[in-house]
Amino acid sequence: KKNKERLISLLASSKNAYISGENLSEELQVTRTSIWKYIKELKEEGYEIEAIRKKGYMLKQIPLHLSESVLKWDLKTAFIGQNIIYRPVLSSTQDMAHELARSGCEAGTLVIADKQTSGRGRLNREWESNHSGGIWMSLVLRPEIAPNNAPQLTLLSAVAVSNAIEKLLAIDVQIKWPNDIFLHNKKLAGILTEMQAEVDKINYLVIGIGINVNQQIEVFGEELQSKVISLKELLDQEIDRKTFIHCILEEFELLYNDYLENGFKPIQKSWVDKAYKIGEEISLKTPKKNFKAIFEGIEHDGSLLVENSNGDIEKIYSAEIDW
Ligand code: BTX
Repeated sequence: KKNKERLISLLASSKNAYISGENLSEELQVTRTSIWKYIKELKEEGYEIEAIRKKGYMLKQIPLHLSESVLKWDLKTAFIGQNIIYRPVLSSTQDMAHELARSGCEAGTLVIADKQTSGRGRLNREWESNHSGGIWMSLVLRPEIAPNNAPQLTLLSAVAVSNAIEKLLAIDVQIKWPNDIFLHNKKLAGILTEMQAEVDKINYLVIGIGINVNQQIEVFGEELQSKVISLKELLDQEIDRKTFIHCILEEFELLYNDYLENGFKPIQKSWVDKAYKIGEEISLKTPKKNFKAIFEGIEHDGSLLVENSNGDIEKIYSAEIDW
């Protein structure tokens, strides 16, 4: 498997030029017959490789569908996503990520699926993802931070996804507290953080990211259709998911390293800059009361800051909000 990945890198590194079978077999230290076998397998996986006698091989096109080798190819991170597990169908990428994390997988491990038969949101809500075209992935992290700071990583993830969308597609999105990505008042993506921790130590975190990318709105249940949006729906074109995923992972790694080094402040600022309805009035429903307040920002621990009608600032950890 490693050989095949190296073969792809070699082919990819000589853009628009042929590499001879002889060179390839020397570089990889395998026989010409093995090279020929790998090439055949790659073609079956959807790589378009031109082979010309006496000249050699040239990579024309990498497949649009995802696979581990496609996802690994050209990923410019140090550890985020360097260990990738891809499956066409999973119950939920969260479940597999938890399993891997429990058995000691390295930090940065990414599980990704084309479809999920029981994708989930927070509080066991359903996440509709039993169709292809979206990005459904879960990232395992092992940060040395206090468990009560874990919500900061949900916010960091939302900033990473938003930044990637802005960089790649030049679209401005908004982040709806705490974990939704909104576009034209509709839900484009959701983030779910789950953790396994002791009182003062996080064993591991699994950050689930679900993004509507190439779906038509018709794939969603009727009730959701007016509330969700996909990038394809907006741009009227297919997005290359591999490039998009790489952009997210690279953005994530930058922010995560910054966070571990410099703390939450820089993330907090970026988050607030993108916050949905900041400075506007929202309606809140907490176990104690229902009230209207101005959305002012977020606290260091990820909680919501609002100014109530008496002019007092209140800190909200969880509430039903009518945006
Ligand atoms: P949430 O609880 O904030 O949002 C769930 C709500 O979002 C649902 O009740 C529904 O109203 C709406 N919804 C369901 N499916 C979609 C969809 N495809 N697009 C937009 N809105 C939808 C948000 O939870 C966190 C979601 C995380 C999903 C990822 S995907 C990879 C990983 N695996 C997994 O099972 N979950 C995570």
